[in-house]
Amino acid sequence: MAFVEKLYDAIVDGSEAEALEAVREELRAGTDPMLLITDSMIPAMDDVGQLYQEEQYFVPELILAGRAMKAAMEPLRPLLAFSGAKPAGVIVAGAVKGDLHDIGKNLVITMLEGAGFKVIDLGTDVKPEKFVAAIREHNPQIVCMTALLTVTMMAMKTTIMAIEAAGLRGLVKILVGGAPLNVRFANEIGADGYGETSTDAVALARHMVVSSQHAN
Ligand code: B12
Repeated sequence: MAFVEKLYDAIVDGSEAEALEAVREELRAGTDPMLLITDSMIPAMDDVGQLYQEEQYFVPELILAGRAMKAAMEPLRPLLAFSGAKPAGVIVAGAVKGDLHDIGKNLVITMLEGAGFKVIDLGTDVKPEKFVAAIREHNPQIVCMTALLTVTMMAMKTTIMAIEAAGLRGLVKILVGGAPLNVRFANEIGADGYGETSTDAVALARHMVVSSQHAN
């Protein structure tokens, strides 16, 4: 555990400048970038969510915390990125229609890139037809979807149905994640995998690429 109080506080307080400064200080001191994310930044966002639930925080505080988290991620991204020549696989990723939460998705993408995958980030509020078009354009092995709201979870199912209707379902594995999901839901909507954390995303994506190579 490498808990960095200054970084944690900066995110909970929604201070972009302090979050950035804390990350830079830690990197200069040689702290492992991944530990900064797992031990200070994610716990800070979890506690921000808790404060929101307890009605001590409201939407403006969520926005500020989200911005501080994003700012703190910036110097970490290149350090986690993989510099190998051939990607481990191609992935299309996005937050589903109606969902604007992208912190978890960005973290998943950073981790996947760090593990050598080429990731095409479709952003947030991604409509089913945009996923379909991206599969046609980029020919990925995996499609990653995120949903943070119970009301947007069903957009994952409509996206899978659209991929099926386009005749592309057999070409891609579908990996889903996001706080309100679970394995049962993933199975019900016909996804190929569910991951609770960004670390799970990497393990599952590796497994999916290997199994799709065996199938060919
Ligand atoms: C920050 C935040 C916001 C920010 C988002 C900023 C941004 N750029 O993302 C803003 C202010 C915009 C926002 C808006 C809203 N939010 Co909000 N938000 C949050 C908050 C506090 C943190 C989310 C977060 O970033 N967590 C940190 C990341 C790292 O975690 P994560 O996303 O879960 O991702 C991890 C895993 O789930 C997993 N994962 C994620 N995606 C994937 C994908 C794959 C493939 C895999 C394998 C794994 C995986 O890996 C990640 C890392 O381990 C949560 C509370 C919480 N604690 O979750 C509420 C929360 C999600 N929001 C909530 C609500 C209600 C809203 C609003 C409706 C508020 C409003 N009244 O307007 C709007 C909706 C906007 C919209 N249409 O999407 C509710 C949702 C309730 C529900 N179950 O439906 C929550 C749970 C708060 C609460 N306790 O009530 N929000």
